[in-house]
Amino acid sequence: MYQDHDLREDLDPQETQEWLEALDGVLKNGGRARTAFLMKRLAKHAARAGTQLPSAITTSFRNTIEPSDERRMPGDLFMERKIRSMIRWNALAMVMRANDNNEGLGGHISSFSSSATLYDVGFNYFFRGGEKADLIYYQGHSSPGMYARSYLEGRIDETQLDNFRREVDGGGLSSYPHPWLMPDYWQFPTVSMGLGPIQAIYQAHVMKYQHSRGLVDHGDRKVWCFMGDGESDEPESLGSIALAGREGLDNLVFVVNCNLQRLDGPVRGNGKIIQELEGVFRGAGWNVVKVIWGRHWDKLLEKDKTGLLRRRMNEVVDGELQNYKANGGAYTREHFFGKYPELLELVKDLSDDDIMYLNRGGHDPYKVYAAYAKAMETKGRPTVVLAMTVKGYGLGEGGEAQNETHSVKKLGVEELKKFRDRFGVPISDEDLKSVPYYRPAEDSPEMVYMRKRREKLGGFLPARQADFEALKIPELDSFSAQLKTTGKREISSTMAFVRMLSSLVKDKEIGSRIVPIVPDEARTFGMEGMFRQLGIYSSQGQRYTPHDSDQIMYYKEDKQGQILEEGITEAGAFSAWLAAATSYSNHHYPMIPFYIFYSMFGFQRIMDLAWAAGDSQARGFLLGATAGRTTLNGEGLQHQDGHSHLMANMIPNCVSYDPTYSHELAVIIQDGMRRMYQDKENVFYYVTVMNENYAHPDMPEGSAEGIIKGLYCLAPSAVKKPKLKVQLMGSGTILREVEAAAEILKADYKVEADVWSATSINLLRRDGLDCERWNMLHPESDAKLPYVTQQLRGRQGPVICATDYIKSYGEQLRPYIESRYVVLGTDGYGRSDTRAKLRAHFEVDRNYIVVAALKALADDGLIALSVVSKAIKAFGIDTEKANPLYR
Ligand SMILES: Cc1ncc(C[n+]2csc(CCOP(=O)(O)OP(=O)(O)O)c2C)c(N)n1
Ligand SMILES: [Mg+2]
Repeated sequence: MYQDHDLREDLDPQETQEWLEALDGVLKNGGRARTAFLMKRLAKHAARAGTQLPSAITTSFRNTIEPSDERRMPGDLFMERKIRSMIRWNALAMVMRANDNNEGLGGHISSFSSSATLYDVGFNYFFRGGEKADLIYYQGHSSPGMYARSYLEGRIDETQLDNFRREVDGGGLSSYPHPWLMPDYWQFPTVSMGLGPIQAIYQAHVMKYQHSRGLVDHGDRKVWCFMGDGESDEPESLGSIALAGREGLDNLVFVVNCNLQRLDGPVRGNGKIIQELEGVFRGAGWNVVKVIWGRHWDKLLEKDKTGLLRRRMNEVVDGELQNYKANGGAYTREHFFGKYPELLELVKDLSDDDIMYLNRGGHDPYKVYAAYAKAMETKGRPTVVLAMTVKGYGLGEGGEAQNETHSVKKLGVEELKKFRDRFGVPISDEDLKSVPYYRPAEDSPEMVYMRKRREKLGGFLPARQADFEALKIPELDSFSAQLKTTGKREISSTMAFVRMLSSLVKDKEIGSRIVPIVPDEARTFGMEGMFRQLGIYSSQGQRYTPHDSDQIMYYKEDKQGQILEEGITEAGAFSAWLAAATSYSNHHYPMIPFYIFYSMFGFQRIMDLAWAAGDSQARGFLLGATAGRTTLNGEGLQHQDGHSHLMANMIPNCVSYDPTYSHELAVIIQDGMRRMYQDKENVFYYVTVMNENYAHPDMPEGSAEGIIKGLYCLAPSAVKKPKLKVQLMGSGTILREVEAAAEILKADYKVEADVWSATSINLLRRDGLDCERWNMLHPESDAKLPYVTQQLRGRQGPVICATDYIKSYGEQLRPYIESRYVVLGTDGYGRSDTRAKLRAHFEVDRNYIVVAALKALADDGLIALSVVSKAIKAFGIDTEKANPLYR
């Protein structure tokens, strides 16, 4: 942090004074620009002579905008204060009443109390509604303030307010912004700290991408992100700000509510969060606007000829700043101004109350307006407004600036009275006890004023539009290349996917809506051919000749590029996917994003964002590549994924598949596009693809339904009524081990097998759970039979299931399989080796599948146990080998 300690040691004050006076002369005659020029020249000159200058990227602890440069707020300050007071009151009443009526369902007051002005100035002058609305990421736990405003606007009624946090029976208001629960209102889930800021950055980025590609004209639409100062400690909050600076996202405005407190206490008791954030954002190329002091300080600053007040402002740490508001005017006089006698003199005419009401910038509509206006004018850079506020503003002794204020849920009657009086809410002492809501008559000047402001800005906010124009999705036969065998040619399912993607981008109806997204892994997945074909989006185009420009697949960056190459940031790439995947709603322009990544760096890395994607009703495809614990030879423990499917299945509207063959992939992707974009189902897809090369068969006739439902018989045994038979099931690359096991069983053990491809054990499980539940609730009706049970019922022999995922994945089917069921899987840490070695290590190769099948037959009393022992011996399996789960 910048500190001016070294300025105190002045060896020659007279000389200093001469220089300062000279500079004053320049300021007076030449103006600020000339002064800045001279200073830069001087700095350069001094640096050349070897003088070490402080490399400060922070400025003094002052407002960025000088009072004389402030754009003046045009509206009626007093009217707006009245409206804001009503909003404050109703937000407080809602939380208090909800807490009285329920069993402690909670709610927050203090955060919104600190940010009411920051939002109000936005709602009155800046946030545009309607078709081309600005996109606002509200701080999650400030939601009471948004509901209170909507109530005044007549969009929410008192019953709804009373049902705050009562979401189960419908009609209640969701605790925080959740589009899943209030699909016509909230757009962005933000309450998990850090997710709002990163989503907002990539939203602004994807909007520039859409605009640049000529897909959507965004005009000067803005993305506003409101966040807490405590929230800035989340890596997601600041982790992508360099992208915003680099890409010049001038459609993005961050407003950091610097109330100096988080949940437990001060954000930076011993330092200054505003200064720290200034440095970080400035370093990332942002326009930083500090709104620290309210206009009542301006008069004092004007009188501060010696600069002592400014020095005091710089010295004081956040813990002390919090104290001033917690302890009041007399304390502030003694501890802030009292440090220097000259400062005490400066405030001698102010009463303690006057000192208490020296307001902070974030509570001063004029200062906030000036800051937002500056953000609107700024071109080529994103803006961050760092606004100093007071947490629990207005709660007085009930919580203002106190460490426990975050959790305050109600005020006592005396405190309530003070709150009412401070904000002038017309409620009598008598009525006060029931904490009633307050809404003036429809034709009152306040209501008329409020509606007019919103009309002028295009309509009410927050608002989400869920519907969109359906897309025409190509029929399955347009992927005929993927449905046919590859013959002897061996390709990976990743390659099959890339081929499909290449044909999709050429589709006349939907081609331009396809968004391939990669986090610096395109070459890993064999997608580099698309670089030249589609171009990589860059707002700057390509300002250099790529070294490989003479090659067919050169690295082409382009303003109209279709690929989003986000670099090594899974959270960023996912956020870009999320912005594209919700474009149908936020921009009324459906896009079909395909984000392909190392499956291990998928859900495991960004699960909370994926959860938010579900909440947001995202539509699109996530491709977990190099999936499975043994298909990636080499790499090892941190790379080999044996559980992403279980994580995918935790998200209710995520539909997941583990296909093996090209035709399966084609059926799944075509059906997914149909469901999401034609039939408008609220789902998104997770599909795993592998990098192991093998030949792909023709699509078996009539298999589409089974592929979609999660299971179909890929290769039924040709022998009718054999003596011994098993049902072998597998998915991903392990299905091929299953197929090989079927051949060994037939050739060496005279056991026939039906081979099943389980494209989605997750979907089979969900269907099973759904049937069980229905059957429990309808005890006397005909029982519903899960799809997997229907498929396997009456089939001869035990069922063996082998996948490249931990056993819990296959285990999900146990309740629905009526015969003996044995599951093989890859429990334990991965490690680097060849595929064959790994599959033997994890006991999922063809030999183990044969052993498992024989053991199941023996347990069913159909063959002797000694047959199993012989097989174990024949395969050379070490029976005393350590369990891979523990190795
Ligand atoms: C990821 C995550 N961790 C923790 C929380 C719990 N939480 C809710 S609000 C809060 C404090 C927020 O402080 P700040 O960001 O400064 O916001 P303020 O309320 O002060 O405006 C915490 C820790 C959360 N919502 N999300
Ligand atoms: Mg805070």
